[in-house]
Amino acid sequence: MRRLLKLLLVLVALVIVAVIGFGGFIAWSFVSAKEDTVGKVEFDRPLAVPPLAESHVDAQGRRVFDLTLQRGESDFGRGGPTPTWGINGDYLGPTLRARRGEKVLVNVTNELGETSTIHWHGMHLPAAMDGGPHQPIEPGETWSPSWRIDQPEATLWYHPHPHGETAQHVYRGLAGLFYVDDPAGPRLPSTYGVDDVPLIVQDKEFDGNDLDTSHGLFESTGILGDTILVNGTPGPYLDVTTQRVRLRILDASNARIYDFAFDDGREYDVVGTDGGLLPEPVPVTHLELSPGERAEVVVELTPGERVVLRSGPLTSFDSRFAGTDDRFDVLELRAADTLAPSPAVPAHLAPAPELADDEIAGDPDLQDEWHRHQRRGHGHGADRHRRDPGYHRAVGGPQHRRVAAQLPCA
Ligand SMILES: [Cu+2]
Repeated sequence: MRRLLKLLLVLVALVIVAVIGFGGFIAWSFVSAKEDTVGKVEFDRPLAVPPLAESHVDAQGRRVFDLTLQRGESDFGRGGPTPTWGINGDYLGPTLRARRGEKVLVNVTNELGETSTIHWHGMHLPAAMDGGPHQPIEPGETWSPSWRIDQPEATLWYHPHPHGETAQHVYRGLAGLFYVDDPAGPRLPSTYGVDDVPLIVQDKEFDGNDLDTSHGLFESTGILGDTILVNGTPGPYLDVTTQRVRLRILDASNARIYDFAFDDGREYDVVGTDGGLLPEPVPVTHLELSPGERAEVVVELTPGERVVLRSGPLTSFDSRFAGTDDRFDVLELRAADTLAPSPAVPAHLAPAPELADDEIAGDPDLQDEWHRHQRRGHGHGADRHRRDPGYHRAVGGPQHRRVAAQLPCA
């Protein structure tokens, strides 16, 4: 009887130890999951800038682009090549540009060896050209959507959207920018790669040289990584030669929400978001972006200075699953000793969206969007103190319908 009691006590003790151990492991995992690279990034590689896509105008007046989805390998500073996917290259894709009013035709050829799609994120177009999960491009096939560009000047992007595989295909490297230009638009820095520079920001997790596509314990909404790539470059710096530089930032990460700020806390102007240019520039010191979102900002520099673009932690919203406690060094801007003059940022950029408040009130989708933005502090990232609905319409934008954390898509 005593022996049985003893055995029972030992068993109880073992169970208690196991419970404490497991709890401790969970707590340890949670705490150690926090990433912080501030001050630890070397900034020893020049920022890669995606090439502009070549195009020609065909007999029917359509601007024609050719994109090939392919496999390749990339140097992410791992000591050896990382297998990646790319569009017309090893990683990411070229930047497409077309003017408002133009007709475009894009030939998308799939040489991945598995089914994918290409979706034009933010583009106003017919459903048959949208490239969602309903329009698979089988291996070896070419899909050729065509449409007329009919929307304001904006920074859009394209990426695969195959059913259940969107996040993986983007994570491996399939993403690119699509600029809608408007010759009648305001005078902003606009020399591609010089004073108008795209920043495709992604976080990656590695397993040796390979991209680690497995989820961590606290990453139920998608992969969170410990290494930031900008345009596929780890530890990037950008040589700036002009007084002002326009940065078109895309959060092309799977799950991570960023809060961009400079290391000296300087103010910069937000001039555009998902839906295009804002009615007027909005000065900020912080800017939040969640997966799929874009923002255009203009930063002023003084000759010879160096300033670091950083991210996080977020103050307006907290989610372990979106990595909001993490801090990263993202990009170093290196101003030349002499900077070419830039035009001042115009006080008026674009007409305000024509949406009355009662239109928002009467539309459950917009209302939902509006509440979500308020709850999450979205748009407050652009300016946390402004709460007038007109501002949020401009920053949140009616085009920005939905941001799913796992699918970087709206
Ligand atoms: Cu999308």
